[in-house]
This record gives sequence, C-alpha cells and structure tokens, in this order.
Amino acid sequence: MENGRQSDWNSFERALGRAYLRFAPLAERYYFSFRRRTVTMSGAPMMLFLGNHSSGKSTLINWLVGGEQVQDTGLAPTDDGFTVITYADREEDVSGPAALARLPAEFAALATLGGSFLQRLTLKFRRRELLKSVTLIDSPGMIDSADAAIGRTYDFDGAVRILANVSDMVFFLLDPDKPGTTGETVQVFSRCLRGMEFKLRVLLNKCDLFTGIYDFARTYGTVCWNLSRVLATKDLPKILTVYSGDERRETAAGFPLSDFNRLRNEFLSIVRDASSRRRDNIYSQSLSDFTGLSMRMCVVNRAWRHLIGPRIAGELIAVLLSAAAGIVAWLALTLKFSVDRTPAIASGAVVGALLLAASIPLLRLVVRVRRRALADAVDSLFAASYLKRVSVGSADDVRQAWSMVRDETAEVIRAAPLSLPLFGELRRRSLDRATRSLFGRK
Ligand SMILES: Nc1nc2c(ncn2[C@@H]2O[C@H](COP(=O)(O)OP(=O)(O)OP(=O)(O)O)[C@@H](O)[C@H]2O)c(=O)[nH]1
Ligand SMILES: [Mg+2]
Repeated sequence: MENGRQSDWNSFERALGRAYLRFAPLAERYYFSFRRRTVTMSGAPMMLFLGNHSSGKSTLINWLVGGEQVQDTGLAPTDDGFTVITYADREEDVSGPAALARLPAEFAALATLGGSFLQRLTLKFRRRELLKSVTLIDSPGMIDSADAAIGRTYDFDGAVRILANVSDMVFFLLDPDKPGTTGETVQVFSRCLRGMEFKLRVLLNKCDLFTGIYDFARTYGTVCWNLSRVLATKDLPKILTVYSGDERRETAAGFPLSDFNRLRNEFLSIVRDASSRRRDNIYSQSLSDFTGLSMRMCVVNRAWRHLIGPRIAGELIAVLLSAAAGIVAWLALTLKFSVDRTPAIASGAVVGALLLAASIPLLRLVVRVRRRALADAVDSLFAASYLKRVSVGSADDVRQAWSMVRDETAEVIRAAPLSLPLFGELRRRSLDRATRSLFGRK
C-alpha cells in the first residue's frame, strides 16, 4: 500500500516537473516567477528556524538532532550566517560557494544573493538519526531595530524568502525576553513570508523560564498582539510553547509544565512527520504557482484587450489625419504651382510624414497614461475576470491567491515591455486544463 502511494507520488512529481518545463516560457512572457520551479525527486523535507537573536534557535536544533553540539549557542548574537544541517554517513562542514554546489538544485536561487551571502552559508553533514528524515536550516537572529538592514552586508530578506520557499515548514521563534515583533521581524513577515502562512508555526520558546500563570499570560498576550499587527491573514497561526532539553514537570519557579509539554510533543511530531508535509507543500505550492500564473495571464490579457483597441484606433486616426493633411497641402500647392507639380507633391508628403512622426510620441504617451490607469484599476480587472468565483464560497482562497500576484501584476501592466503570445486566452485555458489534470488526479 505504502509502495503504491510512493509510486503514485513519484509519477506526480515527474508530471509536475514536465509541467514546469512546459509552462516556463509562458511564465517568462508574463514576467511570472514560479516559486517552486525545481522539484528534487524524492528530496529531503526541509525546516527553517527563524527568530530574534538569542531566541534559542541553535539550542533547539542541537536538542532535536541530539548528540554532540552541532551549532554554537550563547547569549550574545552567535550566528551571522545560515547553516543547513543534513544527513551524511561522513561528518563534514562545507562553507561558501562549495556549500551551495553540494546543496540540491532547489537552493540554486541563493547564488543570486552574491558573494557576501555565500561567505555566510555553511553546510553541515552529520550522522544523526533525525537528519535521515529532515534537513534543518538555522538562521542568524533578527535584530529588533528599524535600521537592522544597515548591519547586514547581504540581502537578508532575499535569503529568508528563498529559504522559506524551499522549506516545508518555517518555525518562528520568540522568547519571553523579546516577545515583540518590530524592525527586521516585521519586514520578514510582511515581505518574505507573505503567502507562506500555511507553513508557518510560531514557537514561544524557553517556556521553562515562566514564573507563573500571570507571567505566561502577559507574554502570550504580547506575542498575539504583535503577530496580529504583522500577519496578513485573519487567523493567528498556532503558537506552540516549547523549550529545549529533557522533559520537565515544572519550571524552576514551580509553574507546572504539563500543558506546555503536550504542545512541545506536537512540535516534535511535526518535525518527525516532515515527509508528508513535504508532499503537501509541493502540492500546494505548485498549485498556487499554476493558479497564480493563470490569474496573471487572465488579468494581463484583459488589460491588453483594453489597450489594444484604442491603440489601433489611435494609430489609424494618426495615419488618416497625416494622409489627409498631406493631401490638403498637396492640393493647396497644386493650385499655386499649376505648371510644375513636383514641389506640391513633395511638400504634401513632407507635411504628412512630419505629422505622422509627431503623432508617434503622442500615441506612446497616451498608451503610457492608459497603462497606468489600467494598473491602478487592477483590482477591478481581476474582479471582472473572477467575478463569479469572488462572489461565491471560495472567495477567500481566490482573494488570497490574488493578493500574492496582485502587486507584480499591476507593475507588469504599468511598465513592463509586453510581448504577449498570440492567443493568450487559449494558452491560459490550456494551462488551466493541465492544472486540473495534474491536481485533480493526486
Ligand atoms: N532557559 C532556557 N534557555 C534557553 C533555551 N534555549 C536557549 N536558551 C539559552 O538562550 C541563549 C541563546 O540561545 P541560542 O540557541 O544561541 O539562540 P539563537 O537564537 O541561536 O541566537 P543567534 O544565533 O544569536 O540568533 C543561550 O544562552 C541558551 O542557553 C531554553 O529552552 N530554555
Ligand atoms: Mg544561533
């Protein structure tokens, strides 16, 4: 039974790989970037740990993998780079570009972040049981100040976005000392994790430090309040209370930990059940890739239709007006120079050509203004295309999918040089058909 499901999944992964290859050129024409793109066949699930500095990411990872400490820990900011910890029989550390070369193809996008980032990338091979089923990614702690980016010599947001994209679960750690979400944290939530809320779990770490119920309630309330300000979704993600180390019955101050232990076990089962999560993620991310592309095509095609009519009409009018002006000039001059008509014809042609030349920048300006107006009205274009779906049950899903492609779609309509394929709508329908056959059969 299990083997049957595995081979079903393998053939789904293969079909998915083919679909990505088939639609990549179309996506390029519409400036759409797929988020999953590369699916490493039977690759290991990955989990990313993010959070404020000293929130306990490295300690938690050390505890999860067991044995000799893998990551350095300490109260001062310890990690200033990203570390991927994965399984191998021979233990080894690799840093820099060599680390990227040995990571699966899904990580290839990290190369775009440049040398300064790659110097801070480490790959650690460790022979630990847990790593056979999951790869863990440790990150540098975020800094709670608005100008945190100044201290980084590489694009931290970009790195988080790429790594969150390839990860199957993103854990966001907060600790009782710093339950706030400001500065870099806000940016990460609003810019990097948008649309990935489904794989986000918040861990309220170091629960063994609570002194009592009031202390816990105050911290928990602050965490919820701060999260609600930065998350785009209506619902708060589940907050799991955890701590590193052996299970304990109560904190040092005598506060019972039994409920916290239950949630910590839930966290542990998420980590252990990583492979099924990888499947869910590949499935939902690729579905959202293809749905997003279809939305982008639909709205851009519609904008194009609004644009092409007036554009052709404008060009026709310009040509006709220029020709008419040329003929008038020719006629007028013919009457004046009735013997030799050459100057009249030449002048008529020059007047026509000049007017035509003058109308080109004018037409371009009109198109630019029109594109800007269409970009501003991108939501109405979307509503007009998806009206039925927005007004019925799945409205929230559709809106959420739209919110992920909306801004870029507006930008494409506003400014991108467009060379849309012929029969854009037919191609979009064939994409929809492929999506249905791919995802309808899992
Ligand atoms: N009481 C308690 N202390 C913890 C726990 N986890 C981590 N610590 C302590 O918190 C400090 C910071 O831990 P790290 O694991 O280095 O934190 P980090 O998030 O990796 O920090 P950076 O790498 O600097 O971002 C260390 O002194 C740990 O001993 C925990 O569950 N309970
Ligand atoms: Mg660390």
